[in-house]
Formats: sequence, structure tokens, C-alpha cells
Amino acid sequence: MTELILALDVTEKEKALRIAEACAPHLDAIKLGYPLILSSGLSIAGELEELDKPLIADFKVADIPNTNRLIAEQVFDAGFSSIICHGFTGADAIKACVDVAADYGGSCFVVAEMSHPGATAFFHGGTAEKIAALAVECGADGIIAPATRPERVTILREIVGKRKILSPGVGAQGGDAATVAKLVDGIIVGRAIYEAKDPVTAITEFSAVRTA
Ligand code: O7M
Repeated sequence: MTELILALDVTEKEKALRIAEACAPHLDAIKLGYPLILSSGLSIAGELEELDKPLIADFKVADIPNTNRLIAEQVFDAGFSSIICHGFTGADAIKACVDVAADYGGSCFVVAEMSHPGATAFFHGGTAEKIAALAVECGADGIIAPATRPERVTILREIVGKRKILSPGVGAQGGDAATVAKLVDGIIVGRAIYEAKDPVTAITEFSAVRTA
């Protein structure tokens, strides 16, 4: 079974709440990031809590350990159950997020490799592999790896073993849901759902991965 995570990058609060509520029965978690939180405020997390779905904070935290800790505390205090941080900042910075997540009984995921074309400039050549290994070493719950490059996901799986892989890049970025779902623990889908004429019909199609 693969989880279906909705990337709710909708900058209009009422629309975001409407889509989240309508799609909730078909998803396993909702990922919120800068687009929605900068437009609606962190309190949107509290408003989504009544849907009773795990909320993932995608701030791709990438600072010194103390600042990472302060950010992570705000995130979990706001009601999120997971935080996503970057890994290139090193073990101590990752650990700061992992430790706060553990204090709150939450999870921490580390970006190992990104999905867009330009990501290859810095993530390839061994860097993504190193970040994935560091994520394991730091006790992170899993990594983020690109649905646009299933062959890379397979390589990173070798490194992280049973830790979770969450994978964005399905749909709008060209990744194929069924192919990637076989390799990962969760697929992250945004525009292909929230920009669809009927988001519920769209998410229902993706939700096949939850039972496959
Ligand atoms: O399906 P999309 O392309 O509309 O949205 C994908 C979401 O995943 C969107 O919220 C991106 O910010 C995010 N994402 C990527 O697309 N690629 C990455 O490499 C990493 C992420 C991500 O979620 O990082 C945690």
C-alpha cells in the first residue's frame, strides 16, 4: 500500500479548505508549504485539523541547528505531525529537526534529491546518496526522492532500506503514479489534483495507489 499525500499549494484560503475537505476521504496526509501558509497564515493548520488527517509541514528547513529547532517547534506547536528539512546542511542541522519531531511524537523527512530538471546540477554525482545515508544516520523517518526519476528512487531505496520514501513529481511534473508507487511509501500530488476541473474525480484516480 502506498500513501497518497495531497500537496495543497493553493494560495486562496477558502479554496484550499474546500478542496482539502472534499478530497479528505481519498487521501492519507496533506502537505502544506510556503504558498498556502504565507497566504493564509500558520493557523490554517488548526483549521485543517478537524479533517483528522496528518499534516506535513514542507518548509524544507535549511538553517543552523538552533534556528532549525526553533522552526520545528513552531511547526509542531501549530498541529503538524511531520516536518521536512533539507539534508545538505549536515548532520547537526538534520538532528535538530529529528529531535524536535521525536519530542512531539512526530516525524522528520529529509530531502535527498529534488524532482525538477535543474536538481541534477547539485544532487547528482553522489550528493543525494550521501544525504540519504545521513538521513538514516540521524534517525530521520525517511527521505524525499523524485517521482520524475524512478531509477534514482531505486538507488536511494538501497540506502534507506525500510525507512519511508515520499515522492513528489507525479502528474504535473511528468512522473507516473503507478510506476513510482511500487517503489515508495507515499506519492505527493499537487496540481494534478487541485487544478483539476473536479479535484475529487482526479484524486479518486490517484487513490488507486492506496490499495494497489
Ligand atoms: O504535483 P505538483 O508538481 O503540483 O506539486 C509537487 C509538490 O511537491 C509541491 O508542493 C513541491 O513543492 C513539492 N516537491 C517537489 O515537487 N519536488 C521536490 O523535489 C520536492 C518537493 C517536496 O515536497 O519537498 C518536500
